[in-house]
Amino acid sequence: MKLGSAGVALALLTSSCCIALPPNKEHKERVVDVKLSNKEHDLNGEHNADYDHDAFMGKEAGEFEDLTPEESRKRLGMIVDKIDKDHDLFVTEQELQQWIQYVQKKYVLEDTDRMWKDHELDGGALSWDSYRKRTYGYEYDPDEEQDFAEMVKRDERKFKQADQDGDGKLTKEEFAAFLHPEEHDHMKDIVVLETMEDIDKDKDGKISLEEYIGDMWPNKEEEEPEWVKGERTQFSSYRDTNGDGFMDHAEVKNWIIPPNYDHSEAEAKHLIYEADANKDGKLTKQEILDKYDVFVGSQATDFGDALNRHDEF
Ligand SMILES: [Ca+2]
Ligand SMILES: [Ca+2]
Ligand SMILES: [Ca+2]
Ligand SMILES: [Ca+2]
Repeated sequence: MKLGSAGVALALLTSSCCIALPPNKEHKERVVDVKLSNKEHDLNGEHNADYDHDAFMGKEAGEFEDLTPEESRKRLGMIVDKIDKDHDLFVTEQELQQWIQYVQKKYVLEDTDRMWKDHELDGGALSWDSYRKRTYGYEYDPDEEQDFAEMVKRDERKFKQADQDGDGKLTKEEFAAFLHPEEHDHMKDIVVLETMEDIDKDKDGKISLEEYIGDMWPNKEEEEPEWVKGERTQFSSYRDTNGDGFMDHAEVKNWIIPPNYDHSEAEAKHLIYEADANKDGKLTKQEILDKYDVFVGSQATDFGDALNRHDEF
């Protein structure tokens, strides 16, 4: 499965855990896992640690890089105390899942806040004109052919979809749906549509096998690696469910926004799998600290501005 800001889905279940994202290296981040991270989870079969770090810490993940090993362990330990809501000294899958959801929610709120402040409002709401000018420039003329005309059109379509009361302006709540459409049911079809438009090179409104593969693995000169062959099988076995040789809207939706799939649950299971040394299904603080690199960063830390850090948790 792939993850990304623009489109992605679950794909292979590996023995290592419940989630394995399809290897999507060298292609723009596609869809759905804005939820947890913009990083793709697996890169050509290599686990992408940054993905777990983002899911676990949000945008604070990077701050650990600047701490000394002692400081970062201490801070991680304090976070573990917070995650262990019932203070029984074990972090359960449920506690971990709730933490991941909290981190994600916090990220969305802060991101929306920051972007909201960056725009000029009209009567407390954001008009399309105001958004367009701030984002694409005050000189932009919608009637003139321009490089990013397609992007503007897409944004406008998404803006209208987010404008639930249809008054032509977005409230802050509506703006959150515009910025993070994958979080909102009424925006999901737009996410699917944008993904399809990206992949559907011949613009016939459906995704062929070659378009599907070409999106994940554009370098045609090289010999096709194993994971690409695996994706071909995925396409016919799981993606193209009605067997007509193409993915339509419903099939793409099923791929990038699988029903009954919860990213926070999958990530919690994955983190427990990675760190549960004695296999009792829950984590102690020691097990988490022993797998420091899985949760927040590599052991090799940069002493940079460590002295200026404060514990915020
Ligand atoms: Ca607990
Ligand atoms: Ca509105
Ligand atoms: Ca096509
Ligand atoms: Ca089909």
